[in-house]
Amino acid sequence: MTRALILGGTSDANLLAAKIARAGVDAIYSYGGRTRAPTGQPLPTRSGGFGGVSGLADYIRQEGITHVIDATHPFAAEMSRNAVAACADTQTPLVALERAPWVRVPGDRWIEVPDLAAAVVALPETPSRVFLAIGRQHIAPFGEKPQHAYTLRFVDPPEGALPFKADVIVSRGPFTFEGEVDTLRSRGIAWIVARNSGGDGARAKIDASRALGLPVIMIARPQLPERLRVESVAEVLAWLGHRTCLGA
Ligand code: 3Y8
Ligand code: NAP
Repeated sequence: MTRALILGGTSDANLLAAKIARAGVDAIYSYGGRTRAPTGQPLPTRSGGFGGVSGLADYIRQEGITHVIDATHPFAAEMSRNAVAACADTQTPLVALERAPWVRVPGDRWIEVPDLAAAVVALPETPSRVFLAIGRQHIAPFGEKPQHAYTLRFVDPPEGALPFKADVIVSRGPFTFEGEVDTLRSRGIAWIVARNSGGDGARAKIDASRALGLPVIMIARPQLPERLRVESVAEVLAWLGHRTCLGA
């Protein structure tokens, strides 16, 4: 009998949860517990870490999980690595629902960097106005360049002091092109720092930057271990349905 664990927390995972619920597949949706009031799901949910690889392996055994779907964000590298290891340990089928990265198109002014530290280096020395759209967990390194006027965007209001003076927008997305053009223009933003999340929920700022001719410091995705990857919810359902009908 199929019992699927969805490692969620993204818009793709939300689409998948809706389809799996409609298909009547027994499944549980897992949040990392990063936000205060996550979007509701049409499935039973759990929230918070499992306790590393062994914690996830124990959870899989105790809950009788038969399939794991990693629908986390491309930058949720630790969760994805743990899923590969725990599914190998417990011999549990694993598939990753992973959106394709954005690719540069004519008009894009991207400065592609391998990681967060390189993104800080890529910012100019002369004071400018910089939009950091990378979530609250990754802003501290920009304190090395306090000369800039930063605008930050978070899902939840910041708790406690920020590592440097900044304007904060509290919004969870997904975002619209018009809304992003307005945000960038009204705040006189001259530089955007983004992560190559892919998908539609975060891409509006990339399209707005192109329209406004603004440079984007684009942080590449972390390397992930080899695992079965699909890009659509339909492929995940086929993968589930395929094994289910084989009774494996
Ligand atoms: C808790 C689930 C939906 C899902 C929406 C997607 C699209 C909007 C755009 C910007 C970039 C960023 C951030 C972002 C987007 C979607 C999707 C996506 C980027 C929620 C969610 C959780 C999180 C966690 C949060 C991170 C942060 C990243 C903000 C729910 C809303 C920057 C990713 O403040 C914090 O601590 C935020 C932490 C992880 C990046 C980070 O690493 O700091 N997402 N985002 C998930 C959990 O607990 O398991 O609350 O309902 C999901 C979404 N965020 O409703 O359709 O799918 O990508 N989320 C990035 O770099 O792109 C915002 O501002 O332009
Ligand atoms: P991460 O750094 O890869 O994960 C760190 C630890 O958080 C994991 O080892 C695990 O703890 C726990 N965790 C993460 N996702 C989890 C999940 N879905 N269910 C249970 N535990 C989870 O992850 P992250 O980048 O902080 O992302 C956290 C969550 O936000 C993910 O669900 C992700 O899909 C969502 N999200 C992230 C981004 C982003 O840019 N990173 C964007 C949108 C949404 P244990 O080791 O204790 O099990």
